[in-house]
Amino acid sequence: MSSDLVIVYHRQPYEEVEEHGKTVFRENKSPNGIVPTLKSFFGRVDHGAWIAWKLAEDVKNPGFEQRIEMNDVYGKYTVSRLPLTSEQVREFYHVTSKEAFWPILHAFKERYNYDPVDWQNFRDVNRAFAEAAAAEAALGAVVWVHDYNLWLVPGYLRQMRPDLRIAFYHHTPFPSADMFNVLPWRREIIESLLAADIVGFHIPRYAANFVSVARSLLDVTEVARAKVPDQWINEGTGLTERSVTERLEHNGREVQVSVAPVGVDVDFIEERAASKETARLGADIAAELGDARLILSVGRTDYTKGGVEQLQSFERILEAHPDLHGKLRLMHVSVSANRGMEVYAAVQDEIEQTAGRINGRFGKLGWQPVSLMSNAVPFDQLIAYYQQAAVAWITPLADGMNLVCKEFIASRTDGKGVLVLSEFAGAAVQLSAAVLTNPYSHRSMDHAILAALEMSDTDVRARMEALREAVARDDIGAWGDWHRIAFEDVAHAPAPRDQASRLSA
Ligand code: GDG
Repeated sequence: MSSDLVIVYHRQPYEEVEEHGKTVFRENKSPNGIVPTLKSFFGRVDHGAWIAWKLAEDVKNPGFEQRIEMNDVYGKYTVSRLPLTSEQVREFYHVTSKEAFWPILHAFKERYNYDPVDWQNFRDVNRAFAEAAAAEAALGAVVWVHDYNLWLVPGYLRQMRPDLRIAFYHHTPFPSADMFNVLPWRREIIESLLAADIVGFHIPRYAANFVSVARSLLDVTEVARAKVPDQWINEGTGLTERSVTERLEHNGREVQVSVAPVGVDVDFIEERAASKETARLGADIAAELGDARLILSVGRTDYTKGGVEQLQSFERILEAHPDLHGKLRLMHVSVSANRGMEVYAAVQDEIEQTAGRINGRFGKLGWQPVSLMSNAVPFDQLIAYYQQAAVAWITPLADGMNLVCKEFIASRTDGKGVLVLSEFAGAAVQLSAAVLTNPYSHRSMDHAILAALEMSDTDVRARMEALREAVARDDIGAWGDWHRIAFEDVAHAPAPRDQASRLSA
């Protein structure tokens, strides 16, 4: 059965496990991601489809059903599993996407590794995703493609199926032309993105960067521009833009450049935060902390997340402030999502060495300044840590959005806790009540964490109230609603010029 909505996302929308010799599909253990929100779109259409890859030794004989039909609380949908060999996955995901694209997207030119890229393989894999999507899509269907590892999918799809409405969403930052144009495949990528009807980003700056890159490479015309809403103007971050292009024209077609920041499921987090289980876990943590105050840091093991720089700041603080010894505990959760990749193993080593050095230099019987967790913490436990933390210390060097800081805020139903946030996380644009810091500056980093620790109760509460308002306003539901409206618009859009300006509305 063909589908009115096709979601193209590299991961499958469930966990596939063996139980008593049978394969069963379970909801993802970590329910806090965007996958449930994406699946909720299937409830609004007659039939949906999800395209993802699945490892196979032989793609012609994968040894699993390529198409499976799901019927769950989200509705009826097909999951089309594209068989890829481990070599194809390594080349397209670990090499091209992670070694060449990822550093450029996050403005780390010096880490960009072009030499091992097999561009033809990247094209082939993207074309295979596009073919799988084209095979599922009904006439005029919406196809929603996610993230930079599928950059070429819109271009191929447009050639295969001119009738489709194509939307593309970036979860990462989008860099300026000086940075993006380091990629030798820049024109091919931008041409593909301009074949979509909607190209989406977390914040206005990334949209503005995309437009400047497009202008640098191709003839594009700005069709509509809008003022950025006041709640996304934050003087404390270098990521703020005041107005942004809403629509572009290229080759006689209009493309919507959209801004919709991903949020968290506030209701779900608040429900977990109020559970007996979380309260019990929280009491254990409080007992273990005793009189010490908890500083919490959570992020994937990745050089973009700034884990090493943060530990170095903690070391400087302990060196300069012996009065704080014994009074602080830093819990650093750093979980590797790409084990086996050299670059992440090196980051993990450096984190472990720095934490070990801090504990060796300052620790004493009964007080270990840093606790390092390299394995994923169950989500209820994570919420309990969020609730017990005096400070959440989230200081990526660059981050598309950062959902950890929003989860922390959603968990603080008690109105307490301070957020110290990097001004280079997309979330900083929305969270002006955080203590913002520049992770490239020692002085700014050290000052921010000390300011957070010294903040008065009144100030803590006032800031948390403002943060909670911002996170509730732009929650995951708002992100979903934004897209639902945008898809309806493009589905009925013979004349996109007549659309009302959404940003300025
Ligand atoms: C990309 C962009 C953008 C982490 N450790 C544990 C754990 N987590 C969960 C967090 C959070 C998620 O992982 C991380 O989300 P982020 O947004 O911080 O980061 P990325 O993985 O880099 O995601 C990012 C995002 O896409 C969405 O568009 O915000 O900028 O890079 O949900 O809670 N969860 C559990 N245990 C852990 O130890 N259960």
